[in-house]
Amino acid sequence: MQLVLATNNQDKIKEMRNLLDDLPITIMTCDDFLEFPDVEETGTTLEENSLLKAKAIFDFTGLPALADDTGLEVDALDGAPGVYSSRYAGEDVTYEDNNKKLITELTDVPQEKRTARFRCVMTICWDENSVETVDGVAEGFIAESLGETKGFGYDPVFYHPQSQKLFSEMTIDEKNVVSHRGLALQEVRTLLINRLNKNV
Ligand code: ITT
Repeated sequence: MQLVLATNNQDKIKEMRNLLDDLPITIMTCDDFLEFPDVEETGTTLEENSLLKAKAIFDFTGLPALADDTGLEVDALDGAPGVYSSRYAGEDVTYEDNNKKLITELTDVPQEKRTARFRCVMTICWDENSVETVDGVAEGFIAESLGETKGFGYDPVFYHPQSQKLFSEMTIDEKNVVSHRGLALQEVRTLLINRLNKNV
């Protein structure tokens, strides 16, 4: 079985590979194709965008495609940046720009009200007629300042209380045990294993 990761985000690719590489499938990424599309996220929900990306990459490659759409929902901001997480500080911004804006927006918000969650929706488009969707959620708090700058995206400002660490302070192995993406990927593994067993 071949599976294309329907993303242009190399940080996501590392985390996805980490939980899929041991399966007897060939994982392909944007690096294996010329002119891999950057699918425009025109949806208003994570589900819509995840489906858009999975279908577009299936159409482009003709192979089963796995998409990930992720958003950070901050309660004190009524769920923002949510589905717009990659563009929170504007178009073509860096992870740091987004993090700085978030910290600024939350100035004066006390610790107990800084609750937030990452939500990840993954869609596998198997063929023209068949898609499956799973999701994963990780609950935490937004830190008061930027922490360790490893990790990616909002990892340096997302504190995971059970682990007593920022996501940016975790290894990929550690993050995948508790993160939105890791939890969704566990379900993806089950879908893949079921498929593999059916094809035997
Ligand atoms: P693709 O659409 O090509 O997959 P993207 O970066 O545009 O890549 P999303 O729209 O799903 O992907 O991501 C929204 C943003 O949320 C992303 O750019 C990061 O800033 C952030 N993000 C996603 N997953 C994250 C994670 O595990 N930790 C921290 N930030 C994350």
